[in-house]
Amino acid sequence: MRRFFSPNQLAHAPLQELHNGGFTAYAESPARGEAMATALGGLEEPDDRGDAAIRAVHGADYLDFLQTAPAKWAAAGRPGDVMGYVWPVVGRRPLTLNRIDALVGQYSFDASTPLTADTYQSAYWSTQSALAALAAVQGGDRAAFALCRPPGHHAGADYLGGYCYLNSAAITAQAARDGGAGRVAILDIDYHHGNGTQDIFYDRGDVFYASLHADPATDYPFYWGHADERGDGDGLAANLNLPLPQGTTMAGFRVAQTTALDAIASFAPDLLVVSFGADTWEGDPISHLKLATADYAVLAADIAARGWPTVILMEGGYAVDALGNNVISFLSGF
Ligand code: OKP
Ligand code: ZN
Repeated sequence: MRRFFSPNQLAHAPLQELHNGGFTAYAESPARGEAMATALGGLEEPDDRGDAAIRAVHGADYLDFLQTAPAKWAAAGRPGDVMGYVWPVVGRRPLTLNRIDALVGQYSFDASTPLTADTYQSAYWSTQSALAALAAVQGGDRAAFALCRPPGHHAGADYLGGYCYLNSAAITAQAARDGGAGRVAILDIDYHHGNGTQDIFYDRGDVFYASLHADPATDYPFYWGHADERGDGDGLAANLNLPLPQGTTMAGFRVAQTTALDAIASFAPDLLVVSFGADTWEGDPISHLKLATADYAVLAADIAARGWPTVILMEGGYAVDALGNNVISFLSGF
């Protein structure tokens, strides 16, 4: 299987994140990308396909913010990375504000996703890797893999969060639609609910979103991912959330994935995008599911058995030393 990655994706290296009330080392580190790239080998650098596919998903104001916020932060005399501290949750209404802190609050939903001067370029090349994998599948490959880093599934059309800035899965699904695929399904098997992907397609019936994730009653991102979120308008019943209790092992995870695959089969997609996270692994430092490395090959084989052309995108996974083996196991199932 072809696999795509750009070294430009490694530049993004936030200094720290707010975690449980204190600052800790940034879990979504460049070392993750290096570890996976080294273990996988044979990576191809993606072509530069420009930002039209990004603009088909994300708002122009938001993209401008991503690219200009680091300079505004520096101009305000701030050291370190761009981080918010106030959010317009109550009484939200359109306001034209210029202070950097107001903009950060407007375009983000958490305090664990700093912006640096390198962030946009790394996120941009993460989307280019995804689009290269899509092109391989459009060209007839059965499946292709993009080593996306930074990840994307928490980023909405006009907000960042959860270590995510540009939503590669949404960009890939939209590009597939614009390239002629009538119906696209996204299967998200990262530990966390992909709230950004859900939001982007929530009122659309042409892109089906199914997610397995730790129950948001106990786990980030808390405010999305509940089972009663089923889509809206044309998108009603095109959104499927399957929250799982902490401690779930392969037996429970595989049953839930089969439920998701059966729902996707009823939707009859022309193309499948998989948001794959290895943070469901039993040793992950920030997560609480109990999958073993060998389980990933079985889960992938279950997906492959459905026969849909499949674009596999990397999302989370924070046990750096185990990441390579977990990704290799998953890809082996195809
Ligand atoms: C990104 B992906 C708070 C830490 C919050 C955010 C997790 C983002 C996960 N104590 N961490 O879905 O793997
Ligand atoms: Zn995750």
